[in-house]
Amino acid sequence: MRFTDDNSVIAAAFCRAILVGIEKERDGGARSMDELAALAEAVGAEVAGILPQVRETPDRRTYIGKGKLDELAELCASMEADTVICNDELSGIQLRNLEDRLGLRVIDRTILILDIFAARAGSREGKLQVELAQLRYRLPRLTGFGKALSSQGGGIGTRGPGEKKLETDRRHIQSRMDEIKKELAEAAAHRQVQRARRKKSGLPLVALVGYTNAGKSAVMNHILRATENGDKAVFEKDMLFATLDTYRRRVCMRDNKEFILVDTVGFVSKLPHSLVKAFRATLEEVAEADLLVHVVDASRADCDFQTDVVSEVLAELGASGNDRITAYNKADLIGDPARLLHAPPGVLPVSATRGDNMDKLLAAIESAIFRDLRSVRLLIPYDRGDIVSYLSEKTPVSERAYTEEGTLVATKLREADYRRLEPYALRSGDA
Ligand SMILES: Nc1nc2c(ncn2[C@@H]2O[C@H](COP(=O)(O)OP(=O)(O)OP(=O)(O)O)[C@@H](O)[C@H]2O)c(=O)[nH]1
Ligand SMILES: [Mg+2]
Repeated sequence: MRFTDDNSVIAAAFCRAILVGIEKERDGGARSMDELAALAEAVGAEVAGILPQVRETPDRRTYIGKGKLDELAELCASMEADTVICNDELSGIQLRNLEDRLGLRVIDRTILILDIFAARAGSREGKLQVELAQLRYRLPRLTGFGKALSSQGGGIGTRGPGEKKLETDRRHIQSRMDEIKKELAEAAAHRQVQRARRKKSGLPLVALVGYTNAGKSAVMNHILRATENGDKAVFEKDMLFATLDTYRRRVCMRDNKEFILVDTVGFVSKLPHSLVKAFRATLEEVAEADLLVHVVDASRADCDFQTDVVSEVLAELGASGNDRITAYNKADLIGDPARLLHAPPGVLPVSATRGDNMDKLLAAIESAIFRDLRSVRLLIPYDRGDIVSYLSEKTPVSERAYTEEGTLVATKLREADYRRLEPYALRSGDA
C-alpha cells in the first residue's frame, strides 16, 4: 500500500482486483465476499477474481496461509490483476509481506471503506472525520514501511535516513490529527448548542438506523411525503453508503404534533473501528434519540446477520437501551410472504417505496413518542395572546372558550411545555 502526500490512500478506483478473504467454516462467508465485491465496485474497481480461504484465524504474517498465497500469486498473474483486496483489516506487517511476495498493491477492507467515505463525504465535518480515520489507520502502519526504509541506512543501532523519514512522517501525521481534532471539537460544540435548543423545545427525536442500503432514506422520504413535508426529501439510491452525513428534518403531523426525524449513515459488517470512533460525534444523536426506527432489508437472505451487525454497532454507540421499533422493509420484494411469519414478534413489515404499512409505521412512531402527552385545561389571561397562538399552532387543541378571566384551552402537552405552562393549568373541578 502506498500513501499520497496529502495523507490519503491511493484509491482502489479503476484497478483490476482479486478479492481474498478468510472464512470461518461455520460462517459460510460467501456473503461477506459478495459484500466486499460490492464495496470494491463502489469505488470503481473491477473484480477480476475471488479467492476465499477457509480458516479460523488469519495468518499473523501473511493473512492467508502459504499454499493459498502461492495460489493467489498465480491467479493474479493469470488474470493480470494489479491489486489485491483483503476482506479484513490488516497489520502493517501483513500488508508489507503480501506486497513483497506478490509485487502488487495490497488494500484491506478498512481502507476500501475509508476510500468510499472519502469520496462521498459531503460536509466539511464529514470530510474531516474521514481524514482523521485515515490518519488513525495509517499511523500504526508506518512502522512496517519504516523498517523497510531504515534498512537502507547504516548498521544496527544507527539511525538511517528511513528512520528519520519515519519520524518526520509520524510527527506530520500527529500534528494534522491534532489540527483536525481541534476543528471537530469546535463543530461538536456548535452541535451541542443546537441540541440544547432542541431539548429546550422538547421536540422528540426519532433516528432511523440500519444496515447500509436497507432503505432508511426511503423510509424518511415516505414519511416526509405522507406528512406533506415532501419538499425536504433526502438522497436515496441503490448503492452502499448513499447517505454519509446525518440529515435532520422537522416532521409536522396532524394535531400539530411535531418531531425531529434523523437519517443516519448506514452500518456495515466489520465497520472500521477508526471510522466508528471518528463518526461518534455525528452519531451521538442516535444514542440521544427518544426512539430508534431500525430499518431492515427483509428481502435479503442474510437479514438476520445484518440485524446482528446493527445491534453490535448500536451497542458500541451506547444506544442499546433506547426504545426501538423494527421495520422489515422491502416487503414488496419478498415473493414468499410466509418468510415474514418468521419475523420476530413486534416487527412491522413495510414497503417504503410502495407505501405498504407505512401508515402503521407512522402510527407506531406517533404512539411511542407521544404516549407521555398530558391532557390539560389551561386558563390563559387575555394579555397572553402569544401563549394561545402557541397552543393553537403547536398542540392538539380540542376545545377553546372565552371566559371573563381569559381563554380556556383544552389540549395535550409535552412535558417541557407542561412545566412551562403549569401556572395556567386548571385542576379538575376548577372552571
Ligand atoms: N423494492 C423496494 N425498494 C426499496 C424499498 N425501500 C428502499 N428501496 C430501494 O433501496 C435502495 C436503497 O434505499 P436507501 O433508502 O437509499 O437505503 P439507505 O438505508 O438509506 O442506504 P444508505 O444511505 O446507503 O445506508 C434504493 O434504490 C431504494 O429506492 C422498498 O420498500 N422496496
Ligand atoms: Mg441513506
